[in-house]
Amino acid sequence: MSEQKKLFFGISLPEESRQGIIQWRADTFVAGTGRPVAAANLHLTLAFLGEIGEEKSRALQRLASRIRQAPFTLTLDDAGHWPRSGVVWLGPRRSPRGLLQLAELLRSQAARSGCHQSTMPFHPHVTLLRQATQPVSLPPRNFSWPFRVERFALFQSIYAQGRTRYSEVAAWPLSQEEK
Ligand code: 2AM
Repeated sequence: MSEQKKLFFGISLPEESRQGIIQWRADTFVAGTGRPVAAANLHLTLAFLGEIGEEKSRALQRLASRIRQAPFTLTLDDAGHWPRSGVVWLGPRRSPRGLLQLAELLRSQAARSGCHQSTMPFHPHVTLLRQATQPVSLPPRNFSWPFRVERFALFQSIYAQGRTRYSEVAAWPLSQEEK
């Protein structure tokens, strides 16, 4: 059996948004609220695949490469706390249709390939803090990070020396033009 890798499809944030968000996070949440996610790791997961082998990964990449969808604007203007998972997140108050369509397609392709998908509805989010298991006082909703989503990617989650980092395996443009 080939080596298994922990993979997921997702969207990375532009550098400018990441820098703005980490500054805002530092100004907004008291120290000790949780473990801040590194700026380079800020991303939005579209479909989590779990630990899979090379063959399945290649099959899912082939399917992903056939997706034809237009770019869309994603605005992160909502925040929340999930105490059970200890996650403080940013997300859109209104999800663009393109985001929901893309996630739905990738999740159903993953499920058909045997990657278990959560039965919970897709809740687009960017995890900001982890291990926040105590009550968190959430900021007023007076913030907004809009950015254009013009590509999505397959990422590998790599855990080494006590740190997780996400390495881009492959990426595809969002474009309605025929190729
Ligand atoms: P999280 O940020 O809410 O923890 C890489 O681990 C990415 O995949 C993270 O964005 C993580 O979401 C998500 N993820 C991890 N395990 C998952 C699971 N079982 N179902 C859905 N998403 C998961």
